[in-house]
Amino acid sequence: MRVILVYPRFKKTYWGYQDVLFYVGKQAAFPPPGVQALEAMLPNDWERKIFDLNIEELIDKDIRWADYVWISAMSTQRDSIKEVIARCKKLGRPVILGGPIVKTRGAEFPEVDCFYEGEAEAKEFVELLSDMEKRELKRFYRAEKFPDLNGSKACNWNCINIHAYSSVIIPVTKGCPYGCGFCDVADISGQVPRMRPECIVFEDLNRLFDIGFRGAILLADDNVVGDKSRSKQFLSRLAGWQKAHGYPFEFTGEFPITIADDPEIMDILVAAGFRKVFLGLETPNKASLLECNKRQNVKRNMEACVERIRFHGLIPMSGFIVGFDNDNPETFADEMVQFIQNAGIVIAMVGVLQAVPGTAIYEKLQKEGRLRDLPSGNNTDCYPNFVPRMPLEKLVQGYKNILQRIYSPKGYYITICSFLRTYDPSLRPNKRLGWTNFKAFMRANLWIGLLGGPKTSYYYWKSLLKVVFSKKRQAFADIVAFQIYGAHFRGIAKSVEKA
Ligand code: B12
Repeated sequence: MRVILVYPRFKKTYWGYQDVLFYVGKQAAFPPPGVQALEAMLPNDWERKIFDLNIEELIDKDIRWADYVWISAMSTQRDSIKEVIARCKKLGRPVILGGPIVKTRGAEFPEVDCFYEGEAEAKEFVELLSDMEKRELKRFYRAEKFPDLNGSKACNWNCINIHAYSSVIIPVTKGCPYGCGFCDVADISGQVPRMRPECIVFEDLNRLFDIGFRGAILLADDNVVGDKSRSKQFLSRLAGWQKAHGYPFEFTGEFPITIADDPEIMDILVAAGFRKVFLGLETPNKASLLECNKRQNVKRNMEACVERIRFHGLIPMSGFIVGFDNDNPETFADEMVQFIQNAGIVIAMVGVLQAVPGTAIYEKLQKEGRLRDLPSGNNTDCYPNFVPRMPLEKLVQGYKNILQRIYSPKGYYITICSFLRTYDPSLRPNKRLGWTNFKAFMRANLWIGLLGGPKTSYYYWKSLLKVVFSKKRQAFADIVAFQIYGAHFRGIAKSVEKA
């Protein structure tokens, strides 16, 4: 049996970093974790090839080679999925579509021969494999919800070109105990966190280490500390592993703001080599936080929490949302800008709310007759798929205003200064900087520092001088990295302005 596993192209998103990958000499930000997971679960005697269309082309010869074409995708890969399907159909190859897109927008791909909804660790996956052997594919396989992850396998890193990516991805857990009104993770991954066998996760790390990879790893978890006591045990072992191996990796992942209440967990994270933590702060507006059931944020002074996290040596990044019913049309933009700048969230990804099926917000809007489309998955396309409470024009205008202000060279510099006030870079165990960092620095000097335009260049050098002449000199590389992120964010703001 011959299978090709295809990961379609992404549109430009916050997380794609398409505008700034050349600084680090990479072709894409992340490899395709779903595809890698599937590849490891295929029977040994099946021949397989992976094509990530974000870094390579798929040619007709490859499609002809295959008995089946598997596509793994999420909503923002929609256009590329359509192209791949059309080509496979033309060449007479059956297509199987899986990944999160199936549940949200599967109906848009009627040409697909077979859909697989859910996780491959479920027993339905075995059924799919056996039906493929028999050439008796069913139209739809719906995996049991929330299977245990004992069937997951360690990743074969050699099946992708690992050097093409700025970070690799390892899944450790699935699920999140919170039920935020805009997020469908409770629906797709469950509220009881499930963990891959720890030995498999360490096998992933050992294999990565053995093939010589050093650098950034994103944990593909909905919430890295969803099961707090189990996560503490795992993270402590991870800290031991990192120490024993000389801190080869730098981790990132998604966290709730509650980590700020737990100094022990913050210390373990730093010891395990975590550097950036992605928090879901969402909005500074308490009424909007209540509206989306983000109670863990309402109870806290978010700014103080962010400072505490930073003081522990971690860099908080965050997602933000505008377009809640409780957002005040006159003040939401100013409130958001002030919060981001005062709290020093340099890596701030602000998007417009989208109502996703399987969430409380979707149900509410459906009841109120305000839904107008399925979510696009791209939170920067200025297209809320529902009728917002405030006039749409006001929402879009305010949104654009936020991006212009927080990512303008001066606005971004203000946020960097707030960041530096309470960040303690001395606590990090892994301070390794390599040739890639040096090259990125030199490219940043050229493209941002010299050719970025007068204002951009001015604030670039100002921020570097600020850190050099402060007691936080060890944060120098972070500030250079922030400036590269800044160039990407300004690119996003520019495309949003045109939208
Ligand atoms: C880690 C993660 C990320 C990472 C990495 C993603 C990447 N591949 O580049 C980062 C942080 C970069 C990210 C970014 C984004 N993400 Co994201 N992300 C996740 C998260 C938390 C886990 C995904 C993951 O890697 N899991 C581990 C792998 C092993 O699991 P998997 O991909 O689901 O694959 C399994 C099954 O689905 C199945 N399967 C998958 N494909 C196929 C194919 C076949 C044929 C078969 C049989 C089975 C099968 O088998 C696999 C093993 O069980 C999910 C939430 C979730 N719980 O799924 C959101 C999620 C996938 N992300 C989402 C979104 C919207 C985005 C962004 C567009 C956000 C934004 N607005 O910028 C960006 C776009 C990414 C980009 N590169 O530009 C949505 C997708 C919504 C949708 N319905 O399509 C999700 C579901 C979150 C949500 N609830 O909104 N994301």
